[in-house]
Amino acid sequence: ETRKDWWKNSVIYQIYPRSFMDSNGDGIGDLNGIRQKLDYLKLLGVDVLWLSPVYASPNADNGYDISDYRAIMEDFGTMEDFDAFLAEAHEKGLKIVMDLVVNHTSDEHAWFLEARSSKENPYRDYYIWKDGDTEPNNWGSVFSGSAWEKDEATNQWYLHLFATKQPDLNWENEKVRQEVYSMMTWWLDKGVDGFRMDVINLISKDQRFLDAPTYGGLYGNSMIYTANGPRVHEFLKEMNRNVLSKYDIVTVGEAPGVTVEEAKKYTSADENELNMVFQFEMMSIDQGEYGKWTPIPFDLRKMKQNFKKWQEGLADQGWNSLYWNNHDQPRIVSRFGNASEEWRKKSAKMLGLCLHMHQGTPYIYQGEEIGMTNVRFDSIEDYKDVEILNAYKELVKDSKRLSEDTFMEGGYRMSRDNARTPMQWNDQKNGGFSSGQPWIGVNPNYRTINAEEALADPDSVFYFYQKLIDLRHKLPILTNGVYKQYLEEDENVYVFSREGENESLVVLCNFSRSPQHVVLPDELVGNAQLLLSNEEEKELQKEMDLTPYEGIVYQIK
Ligand code: TEU
Ligand code: CA
Repeated sequence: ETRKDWWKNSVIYQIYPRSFMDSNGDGIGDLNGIRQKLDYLKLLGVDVLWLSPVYASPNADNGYDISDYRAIMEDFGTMEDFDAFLAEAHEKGLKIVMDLVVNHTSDEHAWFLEARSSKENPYRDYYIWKDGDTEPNNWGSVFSGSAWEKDEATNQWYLHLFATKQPDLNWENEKVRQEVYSMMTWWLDKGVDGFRMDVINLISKDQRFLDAPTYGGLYGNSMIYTANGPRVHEFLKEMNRNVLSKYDIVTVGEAPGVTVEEAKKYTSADENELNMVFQFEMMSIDQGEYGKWTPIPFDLRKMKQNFKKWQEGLADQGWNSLYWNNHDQPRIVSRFGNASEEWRKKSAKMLGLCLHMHQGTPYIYQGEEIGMTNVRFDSIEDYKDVEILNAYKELVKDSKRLSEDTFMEGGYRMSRDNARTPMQWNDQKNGGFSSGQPWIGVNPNYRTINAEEALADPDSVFYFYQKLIDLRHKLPILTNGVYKQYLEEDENVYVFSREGENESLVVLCNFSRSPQHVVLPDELVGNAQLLLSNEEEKELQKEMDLTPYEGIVYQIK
């Protein structure tokens, strides 16, 4: 008998295999490397490992461009390596979630090679083709330029919301859906424990292919026009009926442009679609005119409003995912904390405590648990990610909309490569990631920021995260407590509670570098026991003086 909804008090750890651990010295992380680190992950206390794609891929978008869904990428090993990895993870009580990328395939997938060969090919309608002398509409690709690519051979355009090497699948085609469901079944029958579904809310396109109100493209609004399309819930209910409902698994949909109202449909148990979604509103509170390339200082009140909206919005129906980081986002301690020598550890702990005290399933991204920071590469040549390379070409080289300096400042702060520098294991060569030449530069601060140092330091971010995960496992109020926010106008301090039948949690987080004095409402003050804090223990009182980046959670019974 399996625990119903076990994923509601699980903690999920995301691994970006390319950058996690290289076992064979080719400078690229691999499955056998992950196996070597299962005991480290067990020690941290996480329950589930989500692997970014490990399927065959030409790596135009580092595996998010799949050329064979039933084969393992050569860089990462063999199917035997995968099976051994899965078996060992299960032996250690770790569940494995795969990354399902079915909004698009690689242009090197057999289906697309067939489809592009002729208009009459039976696979032609697996993808989205349009006639026309010019682009069929004004949609822009997230990775710059138009979302349409002219295929000269058959004189038609095909749609790609992402790179030109990532043609969108045509979900209107019943055959495509059946192919996807059978592939998912194949992986679930191997014993995997669920899926993270890449941009799953983009799969249903309005078949009129109308122009978007404003040009799409890389300024962050390029996916809105296909988000939450006309048949997306129909498709997900069909997927649930055909596949998901047959297994005891966890599913999370990555949903750029999803609103709370839509999220209720995707994640309410009685809708029979998914367990939870990743929302992106929180990830845009520091984005300016040209999206992530022109970052602006974040306003804590906007962050607090977003937490409140989603916590209250999904309280009675649906379920939140809780994340600060992933392979597309910069490192949280550099983004919303303070990565200086003086404040890095303390602000990383405060951020961890803040996130993990909310209602939902917490996600930890590799390196977050040791307070890894953004990297500062000297020039655009050091960057590898198709997103920044294309954006640089469009914004700096071609259109000259942004100066090199302005763009590079945005890149330093927001590039996805910030999350993709190799995991820092120790202070040896390449941070212990590889004995070879890593595929991307290692952050030079690996000498002081690494897992070995963290494991030797009782006061490290690692052991603080270990305690947060332990609380998630032990305290039902963390899973079920009702969220309530206080001092909503305070620009520096975030105060919220989680209310239970006969107990409550009170959370205080100082997001600023200066001490803050707060006066708490009477209802929050009671005889409290301190559960966890990143500072010297102090009593919960009506008036509190919080030190810089202080995070505390009290339990009141
Ligand atoms: O990300 C989709 C997505 O929204 C990202 O493009 C992200 O919002 C953007 O990079 C932020 O600037 C998924 C995957 O997580 C991403 O790695 C892939 O590149 C993308 O889909 C295409 O598969
Ligand atoms: Ca390797």
